Amino acid sequence: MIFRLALIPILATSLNAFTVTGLQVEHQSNPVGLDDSHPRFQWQIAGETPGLSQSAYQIVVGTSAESISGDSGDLWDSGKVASSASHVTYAGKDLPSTAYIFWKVRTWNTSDEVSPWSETQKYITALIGSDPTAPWISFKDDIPFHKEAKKLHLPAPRYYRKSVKTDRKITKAIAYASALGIYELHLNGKRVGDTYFAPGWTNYHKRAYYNTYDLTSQLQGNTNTLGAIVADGWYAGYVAYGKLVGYGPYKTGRNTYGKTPALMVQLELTYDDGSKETVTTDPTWKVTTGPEYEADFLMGESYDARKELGAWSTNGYDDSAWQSAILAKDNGSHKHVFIDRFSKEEKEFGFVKPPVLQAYPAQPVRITEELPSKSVTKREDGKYIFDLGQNIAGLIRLKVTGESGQKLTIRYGEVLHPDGRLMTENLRQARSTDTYICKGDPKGETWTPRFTSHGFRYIEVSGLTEKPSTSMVTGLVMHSDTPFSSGFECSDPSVTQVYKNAVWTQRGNWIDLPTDCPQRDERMGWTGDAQIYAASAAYHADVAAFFKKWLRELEDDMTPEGYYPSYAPYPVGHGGAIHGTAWSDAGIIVPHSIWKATGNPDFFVNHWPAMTQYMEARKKHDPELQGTAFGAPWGDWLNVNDPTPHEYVDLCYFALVCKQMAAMAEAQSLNNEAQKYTDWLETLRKNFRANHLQADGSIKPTSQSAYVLALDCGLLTDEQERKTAGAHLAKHLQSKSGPTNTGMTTGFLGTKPLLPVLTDTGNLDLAVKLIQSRKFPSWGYEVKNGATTIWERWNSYTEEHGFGGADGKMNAAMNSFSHYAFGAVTEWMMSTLAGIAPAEPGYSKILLHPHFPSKEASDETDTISWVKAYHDSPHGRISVSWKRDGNDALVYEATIPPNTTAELILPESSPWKSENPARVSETLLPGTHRIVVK
Ligand code: RAM
Repeated sequence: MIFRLALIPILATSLNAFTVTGLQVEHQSNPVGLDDSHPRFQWQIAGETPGLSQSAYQIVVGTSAESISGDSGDLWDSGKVASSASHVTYAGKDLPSTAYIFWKVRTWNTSDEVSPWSETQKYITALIGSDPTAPWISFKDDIPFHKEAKKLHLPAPRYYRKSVKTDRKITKAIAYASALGIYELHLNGKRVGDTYFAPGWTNYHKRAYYNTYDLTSQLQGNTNTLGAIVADGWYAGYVAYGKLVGYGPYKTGRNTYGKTPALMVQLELTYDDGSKETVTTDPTWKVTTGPEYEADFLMGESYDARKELGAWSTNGYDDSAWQSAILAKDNGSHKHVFIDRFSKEEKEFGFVKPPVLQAYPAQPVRITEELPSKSVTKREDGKYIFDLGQNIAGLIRLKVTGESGQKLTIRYGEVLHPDGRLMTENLRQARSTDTYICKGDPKGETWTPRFTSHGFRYIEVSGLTEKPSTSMVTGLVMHSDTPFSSGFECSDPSVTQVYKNAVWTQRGNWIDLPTDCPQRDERMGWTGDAQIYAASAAYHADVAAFFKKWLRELEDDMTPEGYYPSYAPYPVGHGGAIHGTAWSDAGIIVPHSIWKATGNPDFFVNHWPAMTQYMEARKKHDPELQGTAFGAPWGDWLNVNDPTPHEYVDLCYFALVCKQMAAMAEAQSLNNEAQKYTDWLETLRKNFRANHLQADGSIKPTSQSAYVLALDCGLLTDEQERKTAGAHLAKHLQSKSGPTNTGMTTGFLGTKPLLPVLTDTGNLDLAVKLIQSRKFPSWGYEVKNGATTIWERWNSYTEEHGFGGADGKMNAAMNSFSHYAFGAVTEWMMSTLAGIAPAEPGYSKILLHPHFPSKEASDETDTISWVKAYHDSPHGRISVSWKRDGNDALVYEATIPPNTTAELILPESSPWKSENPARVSETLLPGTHRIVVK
């Protein structure tokens, strides 16, 4: 029986007061530099009135705060629009480039009462409809092209400067800057902004981003000095496993895109008389090297503090010893053969201007948190190991007092060997070593590298003469600064920790693009990993702008046949083919997942031609629609000796993408296309039944993932057949389980939907048993063994064989302790255990369907008895909690934000009493609800 105890409005000063908050444009709050001509504006409504909903809105957009100070704007006034939509695509006058854009929104509730105007928002447009035209400059690069595959080549970054004189008062100064390489912009002695690794990793032969900076407040009078430091980055430095496998020009693994880094700065000045002037990079800029004598993303940075340049980006600095910069093209043509798995072609490594230059569309990489070292331990060899207590990606801040010339070598590791040594085998060819040479300042010196990144928990410092204190090393957590948007806790601390570990793994890998790992010589945008994790990622953080960016990279590196690649960007070709089942399918699955989470169809509308091209190419490869070996056979990657044939995995994933394409076509009212994909899906189902479903309801092939995928990808639809397949799967799991083993054998593809399909086929207790287990293999086994992030393999570490895998023979080199694919279980934790999911894309309708295990579900520990979770949806925070109250009652609470409704599904009577309680469903309105089921 359900008792609704209370509907609790938290007291507001005026019961009906409501406001407009959470305003975003193109999924960012007050972005600096948007080049969208028709950006999407969105907002939320806040207020305590139960049932609060929007009946109408008005948005005004203008070129100044004054222009929108009333009830209209000089660019756009939507007028009062009767609609519950809390987003709108810009439909005013042409947006000016390089302009401050002001906007605000008000809304009406269902009683036609109006809210106050929201706070005025201000964003900055970049160049709309045109590209920066500034010349690209470089230093005169006489260094011979690096040809020695075995030897590291790590050139110094270059410092550029230029003083700009003006004769009138500047009222606005907006700079656009980019590099082929990684750069930092400086002005008048200070770094500009807080972005790292700008302008990000793209296929520079197709596209590069520029960043936008508002320099107005950093200007000083009539002379201002611009500066920039440019390092190799992904453009010219070591990338991925190029060195390990021998790819790139001369098999060196570097110079993947080009030989010499280049810089572009375009400064748009507006004077107080309204006139404008553009200052750009050109050969009058000066260039030199500085204290960094090495700076590579994978290999690390080396810094000789004795060579610091002083106030190099200030007016009047003596740069007479610096060289003149040259036009990047004047370094000439460098044609060499590029070698990878699929090609051996001559390519141009001299300067080529990226054909497309766009404003960086997402939150940049920033330092988002600092972690002090928790301990420091001396090793026999005189080295010291600092422990942050948390595996992260990013950098450190070093604070040291040393003699002039004293050299400190800093290495990084995610884990330690049992004897306390730093474990670096899994870095493979990523040297990940920083070097600092002290200048000898008696007051101490502080240093942070900036053109490299490491994945680490432990920091080993050698070259110290006395024991340091923990304050010598601070961990700097760095990632694309996507706002975090969820929390999950439950009565089992191990499960709570799994959630935290998954979020930390996202933080460790969201570095400009979704990478597979942050430590070894890989760090690539593996598409399989990204599609598996996209929905989890969208629970954890607002990843909309982040994926807006990456989906472009994914499309840029499509093959001529129309296949999405196995990773994007696609610097070097590796594996059996460029594309592959379940990896290439990210081109469909990621837009679908982000649409569900955000409600924004642009994620597929903007990519629809490429997506349909991919589907046609997939079909052409498999005209009979029965699943074929499609590209690289990654398959159910890293399964535990229970492989699933490639063709079968392909059949399942083909079905999944057909289902999603049909839904996305329907959402655009493309009915014929929706029908086409539904027809394909039907044929795939028929072929599945004919070739894989046995008379007793079991499935051939017999791997666990074969069951999981058939159930998850939409091949088995009949309720009874699903139950039977679920029972076979459960039997399979149980038959493999034992006193020390959970019985789980699923890899990347099978693990993500494992707990969802178990739950869905009546095996919730087994799903809960698995998430709570501490046996091998499991998430809890990782936690029990000290994991603070999700491991790449179930056997990344075992109690019996350490880093040698389950049989002691594993290749410890391909072993990451921060790899998010197995962390995709958090999607189930949120959607199923806590029960928060979008019933309609973007959560305008919410599905609240929590699941309650029986008391006996876990045989290793107390079964989960309470859960608390929240998710910051596009409409605001959704929070839920449930707990067992004594033996009988279930107490459930949920708060849903204004302008939504929720469908709540709860058992009819106490879930702790009845085996299979009937489900009841009711609609909840915005507000807080407390419900007791007895
Ligand atoms: C590994 C990557 C990634 C996986 C591919 C197939 O090297 O780390 O996780 O998707 O291979």
